[in-house]
Amino acid sequence: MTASRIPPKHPTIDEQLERAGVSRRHFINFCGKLMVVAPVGLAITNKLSPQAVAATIGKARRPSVIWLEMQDCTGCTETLLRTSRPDLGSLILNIISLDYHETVMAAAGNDAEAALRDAMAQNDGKYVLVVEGSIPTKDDGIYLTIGGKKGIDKLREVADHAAAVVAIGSCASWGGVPSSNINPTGAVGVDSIVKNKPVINIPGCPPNPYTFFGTVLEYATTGKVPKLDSFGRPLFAYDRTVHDHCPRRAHFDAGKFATVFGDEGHRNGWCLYKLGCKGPVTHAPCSTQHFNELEDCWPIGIGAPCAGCTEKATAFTIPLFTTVDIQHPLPPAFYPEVNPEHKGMSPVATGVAGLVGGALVGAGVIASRKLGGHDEETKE
Ligand code: FSX
Ligand code: SF4
Ligand code: F3S
Repeated sequence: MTASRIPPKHPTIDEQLERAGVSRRHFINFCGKLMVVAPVGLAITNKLSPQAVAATIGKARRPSVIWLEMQDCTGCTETLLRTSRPDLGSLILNIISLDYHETVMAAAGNDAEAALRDAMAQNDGKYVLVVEGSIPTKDDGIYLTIGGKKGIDKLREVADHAAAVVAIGSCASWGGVPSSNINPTGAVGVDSIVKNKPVINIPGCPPNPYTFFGTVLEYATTGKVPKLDSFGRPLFAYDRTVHDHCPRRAHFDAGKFATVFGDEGHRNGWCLYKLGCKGPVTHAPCSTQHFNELEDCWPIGIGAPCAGCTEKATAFTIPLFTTVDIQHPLPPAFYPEVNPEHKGMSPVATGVAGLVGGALVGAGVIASRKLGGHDEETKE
């Protein structure tokens, strides 16, 4: 064997994809989807074409990822790997080096413990630690033990040797489902425990996998973490609300709402606001990049109201079918009309009419309304 055929120890993403026989077309397609989730805010997607994004990312070293499971349902892992196209699953596992992951690895027991020690030693100070699930703190953290060690202690130990920490999912971001009232295990998010390095929160139950990849690949390519909002979420994906780009938005603006599941409005794809949709107050990219590589595979796409799963103040706190206050009632001026009854009115006027029809007449639970203003702050 010639020297050039010996696989490099830490290959670039391009080298790994070539070695694994993954087609360039799949990689470029993946990069195009990254551009949809991160139209602005990432150096890696700030390019003119998916080919240019692929050329940039391809030069990066494949990042080593150690993935810990705490209190969760493994939905975050499922959404990442359970794609409707097996070739994408293989692409994903070649883009990142998933060196330890309890859910998908074959090892168990002492072998699993040894695998974690090896993965940490081989990439000491360089790996990205991804944590899925919340951390129980009540009663000295006894409600989760892994390999005889408390979850909270394991998290501290593995985080101490990581280059960066990503909290994937709402459970890891702030406690999520296990932290909902009455929070019997004292569940908290990663950033309540790990204080000695920045924690990037990628909430969602589950979150969009492209948000995760955008974050990790930005770090692998540039050595920098993306800009975060005041909740530690990458701005490139959480700078917009579900409502901003919802395919049903024109119905909202036109005042056309489903009011009962299965009614005419629901069957015709009208706005789900009156069924409790939290899209207007929920920051997430899911309306533009759906799940599992399937068109319309996301809550609103299948006729379910958005539950606000990326928002600590909403998810698992406000009941699913309760309507929320509208913070930003004025629609953009360029939305098309969909309701012939409104023909002749300007889009802005149509939107205001829609708002009045929807928010005032139909949604009596709306208590207050703040015109203008924006709640999000940013931190570097
Ligand atoms: Fe489940 Fe992940 Fe929700 Fe939590 O997702 S999809 S309960 S965010 O930790 O597995
Ligand atoms: Fe879409 Fe919900 Fe907004 Fe209606 S309220 S436009 S369904 S996000
Ligand atoms: Fe979550 Fe709402 Fe998207 S429930 S997956 S933020 S549509």
